[in-house]
Amino acid sequence: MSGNDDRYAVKDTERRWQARWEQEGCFRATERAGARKYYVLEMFPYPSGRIHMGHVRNYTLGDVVARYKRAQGFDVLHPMGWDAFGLPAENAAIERGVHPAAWTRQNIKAMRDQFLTMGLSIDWAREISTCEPEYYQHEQRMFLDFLDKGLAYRKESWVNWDPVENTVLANEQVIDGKGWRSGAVVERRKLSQWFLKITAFSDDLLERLKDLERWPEKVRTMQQNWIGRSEGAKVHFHVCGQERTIEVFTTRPDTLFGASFCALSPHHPMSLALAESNPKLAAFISECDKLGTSEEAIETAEKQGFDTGLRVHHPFLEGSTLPVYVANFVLMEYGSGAIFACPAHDQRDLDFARKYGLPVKAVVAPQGGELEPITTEAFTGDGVLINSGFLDGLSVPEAKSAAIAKLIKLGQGEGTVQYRLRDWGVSRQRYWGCPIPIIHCTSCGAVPVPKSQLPVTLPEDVEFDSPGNPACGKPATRETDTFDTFFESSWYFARFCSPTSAQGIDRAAVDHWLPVDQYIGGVEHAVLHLLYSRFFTRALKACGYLGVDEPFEGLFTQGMICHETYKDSSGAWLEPELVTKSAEGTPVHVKTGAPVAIGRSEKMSKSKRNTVDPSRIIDAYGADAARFFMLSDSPPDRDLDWSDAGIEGAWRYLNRLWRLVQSNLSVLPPVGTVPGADGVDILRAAHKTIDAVTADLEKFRFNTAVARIREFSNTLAEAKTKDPAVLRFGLETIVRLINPMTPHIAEELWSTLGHQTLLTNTPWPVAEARYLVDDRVTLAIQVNGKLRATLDMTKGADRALVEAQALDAVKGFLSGAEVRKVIVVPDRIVNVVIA
Ligand code: ANZ
Repeated sequence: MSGNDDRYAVKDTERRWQARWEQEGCFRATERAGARKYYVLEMFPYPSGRIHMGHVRNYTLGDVVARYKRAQGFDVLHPMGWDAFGLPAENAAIERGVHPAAWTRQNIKAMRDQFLTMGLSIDWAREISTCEPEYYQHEQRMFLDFLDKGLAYRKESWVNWDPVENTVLANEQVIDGKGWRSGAVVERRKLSQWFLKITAFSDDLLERLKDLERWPEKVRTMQQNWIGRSEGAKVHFHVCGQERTIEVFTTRPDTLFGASFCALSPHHPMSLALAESNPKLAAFISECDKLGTSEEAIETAEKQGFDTGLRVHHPFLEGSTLPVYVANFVLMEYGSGAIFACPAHDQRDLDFARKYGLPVKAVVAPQGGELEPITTEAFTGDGVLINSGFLDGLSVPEAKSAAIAKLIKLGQGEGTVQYRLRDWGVSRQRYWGCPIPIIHCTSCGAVPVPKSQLPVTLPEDVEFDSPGNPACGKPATRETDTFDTFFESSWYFARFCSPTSAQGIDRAAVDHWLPVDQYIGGVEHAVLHLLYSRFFTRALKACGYLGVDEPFEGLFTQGMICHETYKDSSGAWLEPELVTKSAEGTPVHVKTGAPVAIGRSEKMSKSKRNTVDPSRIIDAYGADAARFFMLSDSPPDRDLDWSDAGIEGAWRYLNRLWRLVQSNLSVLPPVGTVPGADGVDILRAAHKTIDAVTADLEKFRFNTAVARIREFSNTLAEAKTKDPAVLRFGLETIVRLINPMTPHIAEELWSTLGHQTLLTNTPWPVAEARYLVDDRVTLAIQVNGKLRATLDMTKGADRALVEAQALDAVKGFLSGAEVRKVIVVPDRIVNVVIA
């Protein structure tokens, strides 16, 4: 693809400029007096071994922003690091007998080399890797600080146990009752675990979502739902004939008159106490334990209950009592682990009531309408209270307040707020993670490792032939669990500000660089990583590490890269490289010539084999073409269909651009020649392109920016201007505008055009206002109100000139008649009135 004189020598060129940028330290983050800072960060990669197209898109998007902001004069921080702890390294160790550390470091090297071929404007001097003690020792200290501040604690709790990965999963990591990575059905187990008190910030995490104006709405909504704030009431139900009460949480105290039964979680202390003397209940509870602890698992399971035989008094209805069940759908971790049920107005309660023959009493009717008799569907809509004593006739919100007021008066309850959010369990029974800096002493229990003794490093000489924690069973008293790997990614953005500081986070550095101005990554992290990072920022602030309230001021979530899928006649998936076209144009196997079935375009994945290797593409077409195609075809937040035609189109365009410059070189005047008056149309088009592309880059409309640059280069290719200075200005404009997207060819052409300085260090072009206004207008020329001609004129032209030209334009329609009047509506209409 390179070597010919009329072809762009892509490989040499790209390598040469990468070396030059590196040599001149172009992308070292500077802190110049008076300059504004801009921190661009893409979610850092897991070192799996090779980069994939999703990485290419992610880092290209970030690089466009970084290079553009640099040209705008900002001090840009654009770092790269490795999220290097995690299970794949352990699995590789088990399968191949290599140490996770060696496997990880080797992958990092391979992926770094691949990234280097992309020409990213990264400050590589700040590279970090989370599996090195230089990194994780700091989070051990943070954890000890969190302990001091009551933001970390240990408790025995029911956990989600992934039987394949042999570890605990956070609730966020359980999807549809299955482990997020293994896909195994999650079990419940009781274990002593370390927790981070994310719930200490529930309200703040929720409230401040409103201020994150440069975050996608959908991500904010997902976080809001995850935090799940519910306003409601606590109600105390007295157990008949006993001193005890059952406390329930309800969001619908208005429906109390429709209460049919109460239900306890299988793990409610009262359930457990009753089970001790009731083997059937004990059996029922262990049956429930087979479900995971996740809400999804509980939501989807069939509703089951066990009648305890206990009854409770209704708080408002004298003499009325309700049965108490233990029910599998009541979570111990939410509210108080007990509910009252109103089957008429809650579907779950209705299903349960129908199954166990419990009463269904409607207490809310739709406003101004009749309530249909309730059979299999609960009425959950808004309305007016009925059958409810002192609440009758009130609206639902009014009735909620009135019910709470009454509960308070009777000493039977109060208003309260609940959150769905639970504390983050961070203990993992894995080797390849950050050791939890705790010692277990037989006499005093869990003791923090003194800060002076940090880091607690991983034992190097472990063996990986048995699953779980290799250190278990030894007489060691050190905590052998490691942190959830989301721990590392919760603060790495702060470490980049001072990547080698002995304090981990240097206060002056974070005060300067944080928050991240633009964060870019996949929407799959909408809840987990982004919420944990927001929590960490608050916890770190509480401990004095930093001063910002939010880590990421702007967030952009990119779409996925998709590709057609292929199957051979046996139904096996085929790699795109194995598919070609036959002489008849039908898809066939490259080697066998056997027919191939083309399937839908789907997200590139190893399982469907529809991936394209970035290195193969960069090798064949260069990094610029890959970057350019990534940016051209779809808006960056949408999915992008990778296609051969697309990458070839990008490649052809870049070659055309190269030839456009080469073919005009001999006529161009020296650098800096000021364009004359001839060719003002080209100047206008150039400035309009600068203006529009600038606006596009600000708004992440990279695909339209590409389209405008291509359009302007077509205009320039066809231009007939006689002023070569205009031509130079046009060519330089294209090269400067395309630079953030395809930096190598842009740098090459800049130098070809005679510039001695690097384009990378050249300021962003500024559109001149005088070229942006459209100064031509089309006037409608009427004779007695009828349109007879149009006139192309300068905007705001002299009235006498307009009149004269208008009369001339319609003289054929006047046939010698006397002109009574000429009415001019400036820049729009001229009406010639004749007798
Ligand atoms: C009575 C009632 C009547 C309810 C009605 C709903 C409708 P959100 O909105 O998610 O906060 N609930 C309370 N604690 C629970 C637990 N530990 N496990 C399972 N369910 C629990 O949901 C609050 C509602 O979910 C509460 O309001 C309670 O049922 C149930 F017509 O109380 B409700």
